[in-house]
Amino acid sequence: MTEVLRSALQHVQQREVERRDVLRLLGMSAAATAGLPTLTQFASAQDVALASAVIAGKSDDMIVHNDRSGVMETPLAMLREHRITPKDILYIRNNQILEPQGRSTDGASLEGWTIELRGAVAFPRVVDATTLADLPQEEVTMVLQCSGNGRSFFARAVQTRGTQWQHGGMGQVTFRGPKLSSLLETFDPPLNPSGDVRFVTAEGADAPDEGASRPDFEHSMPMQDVMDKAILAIEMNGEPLSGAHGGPVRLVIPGYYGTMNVKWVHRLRFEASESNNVNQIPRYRIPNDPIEPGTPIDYTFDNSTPNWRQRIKSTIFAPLNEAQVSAGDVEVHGVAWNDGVVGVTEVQISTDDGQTWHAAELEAPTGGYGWYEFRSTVNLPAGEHRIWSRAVDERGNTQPINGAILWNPSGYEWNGADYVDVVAS
Ligand SMILES: Nc1nc2c(c(=O)[nH]1)N[C@H]1C(S)=C(S)[C@@H](COP(=O)(O)O)O[C@H]1N2
Ligand SMILES: [Mo]
Repeated sequence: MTEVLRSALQHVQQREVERRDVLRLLGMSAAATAGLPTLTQFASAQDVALASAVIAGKSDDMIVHNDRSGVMETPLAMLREHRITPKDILYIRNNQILEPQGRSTDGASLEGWTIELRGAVAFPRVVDATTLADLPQEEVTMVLQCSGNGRSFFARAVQTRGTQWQHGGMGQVTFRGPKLSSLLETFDPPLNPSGDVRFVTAEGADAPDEGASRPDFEHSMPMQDVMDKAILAIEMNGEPLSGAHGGPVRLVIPGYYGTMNVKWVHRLRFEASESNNVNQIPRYRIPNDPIEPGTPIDYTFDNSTPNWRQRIKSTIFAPLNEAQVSAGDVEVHGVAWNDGVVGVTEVQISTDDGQTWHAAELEAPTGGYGWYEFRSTVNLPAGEHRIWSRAVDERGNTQPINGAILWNPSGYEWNGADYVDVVAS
């Protein structure tokens, strides 16, 4: 069974989406499926492992998209229950083979873990991870979001390849650990990457998917942001960092997409150029200029940008899509966020498909990298309604009504204005 079909079926089981959405995800019309077994028959035959069988400690209510490497999504109804997403329901996205420590949400031990520093540094150094706990600690509450989160919505234009995430390829977590810059200062003399270093490349210790000759998982990020923001996280949500989420040590860069937060980090390279690893190019990039949905593109360093800083976005937590609500005043609640470089200033709500908008009440997170909570009341007469939300930040960045203007072949960085369809009676 294809990955998209499996995940669609799981969604049916989770009652997250209706039959017509499943057909849309599959790119089928109802007519095209005539004569095929019903979705319920498919669902009972589906053979995706439960979340806890893939990663011990994960909730079986999670939507498992891939049970081999471990890719799982948090249903929105669960995500919205917590201000800080607990580790048993936090989404998981692995690209490579799942190493033993990645198979559990237990905290991983720092004993025996090392991180190598090399590239344009005076000489390579190996850091014993246990020493990270002795450095000054930084704590950051931030949105961890896969750059593929919301990918399924590109199918409103042309379906894109990859896991058909809905809203739950994200969570809000608190990471803690020393800043990478403070580690560099501990050396005598301090380790100062030389002048032409423009990127830091972080390598994960997880084994490549198709044999040892294949490239590892690594990403390059601009040196300045890494020096200003990155921490070597050894704790998450007040506990030793879970093995499943990159423990014992993860490079965490607040405001950046999840993929740049390299798990199981065991090497950092200070270099003049971006890595040409497959995960840096052509994967995990989007075109600099809009392209027509459905068209391919040959990525170069010049015509595209990695999934670095998160685009401004909002997600409606309540009411849920397809909810039945009582006609009259209806509470709308959700979260908004951006890359944390400037503040989110407003979340706007529309019930007339964007002709008019009104501002919701907004509560800013501490630190600026977390979720802004928004609340509003809309008055809905009996009938069908679509409730929209879009966030605006200090730079005037906002979310497009037609999210497909950012269409790209791998469906990264969806940030279309969010909506839910409800029936008021
Ligand atoms: N070493 C390593 N780091 C990784 C990945 C990976 O496959 N290997 N996946 C990345 C991607 S695409 C995402 S979205 C996040 C997911 O983090 P999580 O599994 O802790 O939720 O980890 C990132 N870091
Ligand atoms: Mo991701």
